Amino acid sequence: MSFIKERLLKKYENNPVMSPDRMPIQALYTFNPGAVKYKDEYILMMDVTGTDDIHRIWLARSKDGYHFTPDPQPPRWPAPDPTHPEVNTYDPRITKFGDEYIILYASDLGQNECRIGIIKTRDFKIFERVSTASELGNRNGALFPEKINGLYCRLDRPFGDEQKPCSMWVSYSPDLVFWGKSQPVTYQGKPFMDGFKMGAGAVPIRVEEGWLELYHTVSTTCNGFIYRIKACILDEKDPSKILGYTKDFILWPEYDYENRGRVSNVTFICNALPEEDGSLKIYYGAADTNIGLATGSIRDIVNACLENRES
Ligand code: BMA
Repeated sequence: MSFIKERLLKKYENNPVMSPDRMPIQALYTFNPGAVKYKDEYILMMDVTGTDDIHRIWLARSKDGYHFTPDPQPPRWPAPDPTHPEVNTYDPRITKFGDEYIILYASDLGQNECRIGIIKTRDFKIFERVSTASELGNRNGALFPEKINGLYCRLDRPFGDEQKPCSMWVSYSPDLVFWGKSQPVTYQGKPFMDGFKMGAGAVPIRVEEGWLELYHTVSTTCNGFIYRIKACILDEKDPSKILGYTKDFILWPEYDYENRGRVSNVTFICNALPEEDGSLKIYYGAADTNIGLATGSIRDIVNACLENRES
């Protein structure tokens, strides 16, 4: 535990940057966006849930990263895989890979029967399906922005149970279709678990020491779950190895827009956008209802991960 008053992630004073009342349709929730800087715009791919309770991806755009305008309509989503007629699409994570943007998202049949879907785009207008890329019972896929040892690599999170709670895994693929070599992340040689369950958050960021990954960790209380964020450094060549992590939470629900909504007490991330000055912008889901913005310094977060390393 540390008693540092200074926060590693500071919340934007005019949060939330997006809420359901700003949508051009009657929306119940706007949350958990993937985020990217594309040309001169910041783009959020949000989960927008309508009065039919279906989770659909909808884009919002901004020139300055603070003021977002939702598109008048949702994007034309690629047809589902015939073997997996998805109903809900949510938690998209956008990775820039060469000239393309590859998006891993939760592709859900409606009863929490979830697989990882992969689509891609070059322009955020036309989206093309790549694959449905996991067995049933997996989500929180986040693709690394480079091949590792010649293979595509992702973080994912197979569903667990009471005995084996959900944790973060690493999987590899030669083509984004066939995935394997799956293994749980470890710390000091042992499977790593933080909280009651945990999973990938942001798309990993390349840093000098390896990969910076911001992840979610879930605690149980007598009032239900609390979703909070921590960070870790993964080994450059073998990202299943955690080199160090923040022992303290770096983002947590505390304000009304984070504490009250579809699911109370949730801060959840699918992105962390590096800026040229070494800062990060994180557009986080708040109470599965709103979107907040938090900013921080990449270097400070990396240092906090490594300072807390238990070795
Ligand atoms: C996770 C995902 C997220 C959601 C979170 C809290 O399992 O489904 O979309 O924000 O639960 O409800």
